[in-house]
Amino acid sequence: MCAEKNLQRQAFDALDAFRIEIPSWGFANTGTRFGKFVQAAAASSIEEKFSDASEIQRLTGATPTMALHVLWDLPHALDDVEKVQALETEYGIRAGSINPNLFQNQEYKFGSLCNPSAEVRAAALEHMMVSVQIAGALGSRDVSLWLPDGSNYPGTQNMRKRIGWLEEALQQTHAALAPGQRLLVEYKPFEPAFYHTDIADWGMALHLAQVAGPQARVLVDTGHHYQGQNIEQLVAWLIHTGMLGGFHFNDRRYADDDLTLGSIDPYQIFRIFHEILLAETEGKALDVAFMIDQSHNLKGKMEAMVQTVCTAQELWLKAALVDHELLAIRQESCDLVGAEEEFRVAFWRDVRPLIAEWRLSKSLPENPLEEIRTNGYVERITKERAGRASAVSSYA
Ligand code: AFD
Ligand code: MN
Ligand code: MN
Repeated sequence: MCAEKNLQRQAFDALDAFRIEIPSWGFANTGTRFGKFVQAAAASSIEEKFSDASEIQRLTGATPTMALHVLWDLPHALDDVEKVQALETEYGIRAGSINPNLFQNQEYKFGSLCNPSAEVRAAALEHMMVSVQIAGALGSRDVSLWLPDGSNYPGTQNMRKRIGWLEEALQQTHAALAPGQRLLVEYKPFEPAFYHTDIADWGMALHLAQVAGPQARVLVDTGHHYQGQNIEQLVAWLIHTGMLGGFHFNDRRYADDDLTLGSIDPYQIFRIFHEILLAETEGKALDVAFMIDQSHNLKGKMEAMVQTVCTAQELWLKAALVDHELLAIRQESCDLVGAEEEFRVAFWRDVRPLIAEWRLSKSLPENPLEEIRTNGYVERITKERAGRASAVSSYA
């Protein structure tokens, strides 16, 4: 009886501590470079995104904040802050990380912060400054930068010059941060650039964050690695160096596919969570922002978001139930199968009954996915939004 009670306490503590941020762009129509399948239920205004985020939070209890994209969610920049604050109050969802957009304006055709034109670089830097101001006005801690800059053909750009421009721009951005704010530097091997991307891997992001200043960290997007890369190993390095700022969670089979978390390789997410939980049990004060970065072209947006949050909670709890002491003993004695089995047993454990108990203890629906598929919310927003979605460009 006591063991069971302890297990439940351990599980409830882990689930209480787990929060994951949802992306505003996850509710809007999106697509691939080959086209977009418009969904009548898709959100096409910041208000609708807050409404959808509020429903996700009502069902899961783990998503109190929503990441905002500056051009898509605050097209009038600081003039939109009051409106967002009113929506925060109305829907009980806080603005989360602020995402600059340096990838869709025509002037960025040959790059933004790394553009050979000093004028374009200055305009991109100004956008970064506005993003920092928006974060300050909304009380958002993180400015989360993904830089699409790069080139498509060998010999068309001086890659080292671009590193210098980038170091300068991130130092200037960092200097504008308020105390407590952070600049998260995301990396991605390719796309939209197909020959070189200026921030292509975790080493480049680590260097740039360290050069930018003490409030900069690295953001790991789980879809942004070369095939076969050992992500949990680089997460261990970023923990070790104190430079892990957060994650954009999704899954991928081939590239930056933005599939729902855990749909292809759940064991990898479990191993990433293990590195974080192990460090926390060793007393490392990690301040890691868990965020979802997905926007689905085919799956229903609300279902995909609930699926993702529930899968993240399950994998987090599985990792939280690893017996770290026993694992350490087996690792130190090189009891290979014993150590591996401690990992595998935790991963294969069915934690859904414990999560159901936790949900009931919080008066949350026992099965949030079943709930969103049957509670009429999607039908309601489909009716309300039908006919508008197609008129709206992607992401708006
Ligand atoms: C795209 C990029 C990157 C970025 C996200 C939101 O690949 O992951 O974080 O858009 O801007 O997925
Ligand atoms: Mn991302
Ligand atoms: Mn991505």
